[in-house]
Amino acid sequence: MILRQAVTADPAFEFAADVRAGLLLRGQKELPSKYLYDEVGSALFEVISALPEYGLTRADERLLRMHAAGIVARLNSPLVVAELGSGSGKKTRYLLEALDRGEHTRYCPIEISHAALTMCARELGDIEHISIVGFEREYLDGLREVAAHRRPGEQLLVLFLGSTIGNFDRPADVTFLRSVRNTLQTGDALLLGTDLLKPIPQLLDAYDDALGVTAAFNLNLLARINRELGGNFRLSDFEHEARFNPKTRSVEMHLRSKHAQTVHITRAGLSVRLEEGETIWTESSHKYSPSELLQLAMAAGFRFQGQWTDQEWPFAETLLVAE
Ligand code: AVI
Repeated sequence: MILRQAVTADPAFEFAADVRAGLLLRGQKELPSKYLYDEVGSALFEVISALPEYGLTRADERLLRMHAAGIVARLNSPLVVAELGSGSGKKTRYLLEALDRGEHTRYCPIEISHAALTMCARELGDIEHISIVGFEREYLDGLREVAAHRRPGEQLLVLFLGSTIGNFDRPADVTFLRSVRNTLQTGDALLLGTDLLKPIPQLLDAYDDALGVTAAFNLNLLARINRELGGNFRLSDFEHEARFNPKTRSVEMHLRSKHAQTVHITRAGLSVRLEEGETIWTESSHKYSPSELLQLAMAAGFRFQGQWTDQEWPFAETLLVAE
């Protein structure tokens, strides 16, 4: 794999600033969900993906396995593929293998995690007609760079799988997709994986599993603040909570303070008071209806090209074309 790394601002400084801003909010305290994914958090997310209660990743993978040929048949060639947040790249294999159309295809995973890029190169490096160029970047920065290096006549396919779009608040999801659209040329494609609405008890189980892996994934955010920013959170003083917000049609993860307490975070220069029962909101996972997805796509400047849905775990892969 060829790797393009970015010169970034001090990540610990940015982390400290975001933690400070989120915990000093007057009303609902919050921490950005992107910080759930350090090495421990990413490993826990891999385990979540295998849990019986969390069908999302399996549905995504099943759809790609079953429909890769049908999806690829709707794309032009030559093609360059950019994936926003490739993770290990496991499920992308089905699409890349289906792209064996007698020519070489560049696959550009875009990830802020160096470990994920390495894993992805290891997982997909054996596919003969594919060359991998990894971008250690934020999504839009990486995509702009892929777009800037495209060759004349190449169609760009962007993969945004796993319902990561669901972790954006509405309407930040449209804003983000519009930024993706504005990086593309007319006729380029986006394959968007989204989790669909399903019965609330099923959703709550998916985000509060019996083994407590999702609870550990959530609590690890406090552990990470302790490790990286000199915090003194006692994990046993907090409990994981998953709740469905009907207004936003999302499952929210919170960390609930079991009693009144004050926490100090040295490298964020912060002391924060939490009341008994007060929560820190750490993530929202929005769930969509198929018609809402189309509105979202149109509002962002795409037109509908095809959709594949899973019956076992309602989930959709939607192929969109930039207008
Ligand atoms: C990565 N993302 C789509 C997952 C989700 O379902 O929102 C993260 C996750 N959070 C708790 N469980 C899984």
